[in-house]
Amino acid sequence: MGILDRIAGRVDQLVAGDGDSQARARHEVESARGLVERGDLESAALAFGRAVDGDAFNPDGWIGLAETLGSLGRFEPARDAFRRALTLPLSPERRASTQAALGRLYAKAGQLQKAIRELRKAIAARPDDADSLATLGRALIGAGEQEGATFLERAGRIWPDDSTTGAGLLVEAADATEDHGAAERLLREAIRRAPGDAMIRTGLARYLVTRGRIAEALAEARAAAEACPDQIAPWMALRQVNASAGDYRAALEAARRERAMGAPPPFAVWLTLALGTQDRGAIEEAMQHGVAGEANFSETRAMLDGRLRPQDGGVASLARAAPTPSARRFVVRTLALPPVPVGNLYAVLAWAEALAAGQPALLPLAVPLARAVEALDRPLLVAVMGEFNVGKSSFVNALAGDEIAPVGITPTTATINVLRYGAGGGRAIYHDGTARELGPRAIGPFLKTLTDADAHAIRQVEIFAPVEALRRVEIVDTPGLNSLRPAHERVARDFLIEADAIVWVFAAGQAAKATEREALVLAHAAGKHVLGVINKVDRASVTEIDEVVRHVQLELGELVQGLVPLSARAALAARARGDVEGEALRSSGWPALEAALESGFFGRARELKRGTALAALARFVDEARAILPASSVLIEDAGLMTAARAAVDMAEQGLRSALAAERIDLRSRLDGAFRAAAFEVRELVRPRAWLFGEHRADPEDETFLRDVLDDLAGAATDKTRLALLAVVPAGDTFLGQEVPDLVSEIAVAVERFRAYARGIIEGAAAVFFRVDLPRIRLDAVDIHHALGRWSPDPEEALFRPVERAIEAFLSRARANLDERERDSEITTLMRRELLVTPLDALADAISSLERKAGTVELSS
Ligand SMILES: Nc1nc2c(ncn2[C@@H]2O[C@H](COP(=O)(O)OP(=O)(O)OP(=O)(O)O)[C@@H](O)[C@H]2O)c(=O)[nH]1
Ligand SMILES: [Mg+2]
Repeated sequence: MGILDRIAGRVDQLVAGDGDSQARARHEVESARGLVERGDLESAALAFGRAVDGDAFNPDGWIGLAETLGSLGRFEPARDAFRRALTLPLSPERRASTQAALGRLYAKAGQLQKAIRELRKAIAARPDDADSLATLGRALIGAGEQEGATFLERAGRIWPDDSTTGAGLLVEAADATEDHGAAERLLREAIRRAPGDAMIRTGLARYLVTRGRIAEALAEARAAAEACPDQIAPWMALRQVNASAGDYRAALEAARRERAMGAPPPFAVWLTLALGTQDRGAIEEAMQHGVAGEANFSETRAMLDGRLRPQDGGVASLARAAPTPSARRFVVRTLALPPVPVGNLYAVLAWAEALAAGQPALLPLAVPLARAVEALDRPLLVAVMGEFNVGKSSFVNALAGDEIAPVGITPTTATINVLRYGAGGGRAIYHDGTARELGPRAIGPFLKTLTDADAHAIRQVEIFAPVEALRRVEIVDTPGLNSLRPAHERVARDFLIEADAIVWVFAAGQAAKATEREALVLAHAAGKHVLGVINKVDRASVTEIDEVVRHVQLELGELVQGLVPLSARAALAARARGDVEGEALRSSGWPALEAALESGFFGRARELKRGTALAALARFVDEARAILPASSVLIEDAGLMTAARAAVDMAEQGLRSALAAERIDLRSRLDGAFRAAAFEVRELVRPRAWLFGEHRADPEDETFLRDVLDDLAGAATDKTRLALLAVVPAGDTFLGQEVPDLVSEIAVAVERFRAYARGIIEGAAAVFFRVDLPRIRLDAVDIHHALGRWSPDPEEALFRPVERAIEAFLSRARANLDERERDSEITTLMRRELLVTPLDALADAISSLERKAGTVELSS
């Protein structure tokens, strides 16, 4: 409202001619105030409106109208009414309070910059207006200005010492300030002013937690809870502070108080606290605060019911919810087996089998363990082994006293034939699990006519014979080794490990060959007891026999428990005749062999079977450890983490230093741009100096200046964009963060600043030619000075948003790393608790069983 309008208004009034309308207006104002008091704002607004219609120079009318409209939420008319009031002559006091009211109105409408401007004016006139100070403080904070905290503090101090409003303002100031010392001082002063206010004390407690001063925080939170036990805030704070202090029981206690007040914390919080206590009861209690389908709900149920398995993701997910390393270990350990049962071989085998079955990686190893458990209850298993055609089948037949196993010159035995006690007949068991029953007459022809393909499909053939010896021992006739039939060889070799003991058959003429040595070394390594039988001695003289025995003893003595010369053919013939102690049997070597078998094998059956089972366990430990990812993988993991952290630090350093440099460089480039523009302007206007002296400039002059400045500012800003983009991490993603997102945030900020600068330049060009130039000397310095004040500040539009984007980007990257690190901690924990530690315990149990070997009876 200019002076002319005012004069026009005055003229209108004079034309209307009367002080009557002024009096009427005063009257309307009075009645409007009455209506406001009665709460009838609509009518009050109408009455104020009539007042200003009657007398446009009545400040009470305008101010009353503005306030009433403001209360009614009609922002724009209220603002216009305030503005009208401010055009009128007002006392400094009145003017300030009106500016304050307008400022508050702007603040309420979210127009923070305008609010800040009005409130600053109001405060300049009335520095002790607590209300305006507070509103200005909040507006500044809303606009991201730290300075707001100072105004809030000033407002707080204006209130009397014992006022809770004043204390509240100090708390607000403490929340807003980034100066930690100041925050604490403000909070403590607020507590002094309002000692009974639980919110303030809890505010201090929370603040102290963020500073890592847990003990003090705890004391504050406790004091708050004690002072105001029926408010919920202190209990919440007490829960949070206790959780930060690692006292999860106390935190749960506080949570229970919150529940009692009708606002229990959510399930995720209960669960974390409960896991922190490592107490199943507390975890059950947490379950009451969750619902099916909620994160970790079913996993927790499964854990409590012992249904959690290492292979499902539930363990890792629960471990992630657990607040401490030891709580995470607690979660993982709910999956662990009970301690290894010490001293009981059956129990240890079953335990190892359960361990293997519970871990997907170890599952294949469960099968041999299951077989070992089953084998422990069977009679001693003696495998008859040797090169092909040495007389293994003949030996087996001699033992059975009957020609059961097929005997022949070519490689004859194609399957694993197990001789067991029984009425007769047999059974072929195939690899696919099926079996074929064979009658007493069928078994011989079946074995003799077996094709290679048939033999291949068979896992073993059981032959039942009513031989007393087979009650205590099962004899396995194996295909000959070194027979040039690899399939035969493979199945036979398995028995080097599966058998409890081995009878190794040599042929008298060709004993102790290199291939025999090789196989015997394997058997020895597997811990097998081996009895050497030198067969076919009927073909040799007594001295030759002695020589062969000496030779084999010399060559392979350390690999066999004994060497017995035998004629399997003669022994079978004698035993088939029913000869039990005749000369023929004695000279076949059979009685000596029987004695050796009795003392070496049959009499030590339990010890040998135990040895086989222990060997199976030891093999399981070795194989399981081999399957486990090597520990070097973990070290490499840790190395990668360190490298990733260093990469984030480096990226941060690069981004921050580029930003700091650009904060200076862009300003100086813009300054240079305005200097250059000033020079151009001088060149442009000097020839026409007189024109400007007369306040006239071409529109083209403005366009020219605008274009020059715009080009220069554009080029200056472009450099900033390039400088910032140059330090953005390479690649599409950086630790899980989309790099293009950061790039586009930078580009957007640059564009925003360009638009802002363009607006300013437009204004600058207009004002410069119309207002500044006519008043200044045509000198580059003065022109630059006049133009320079228009130089746009890149801080708000460009640097602040870019800084925020960079900080958010880096903090997300660090959060991602933290998460990865915790996940790798959990993986390591699971591996250690569920595999490495149990395997170590198992290895200990095995060696203690081995130490007790022979002194501890099998528990069956
Ligand atoms: N002279 C003599 N010949 C024997 C004796 N024992 C076995 N033989 C013969 O040696 C040959 C091979 O006998 P098997 O019992 O089939 O030998 P094997 O070791 O089972 O042979 P493969 O099953 O092919 O590995 C047959 O001709 C037997 O008659 C023995 O004590 N003295
Ligand atoms: Mg054979």
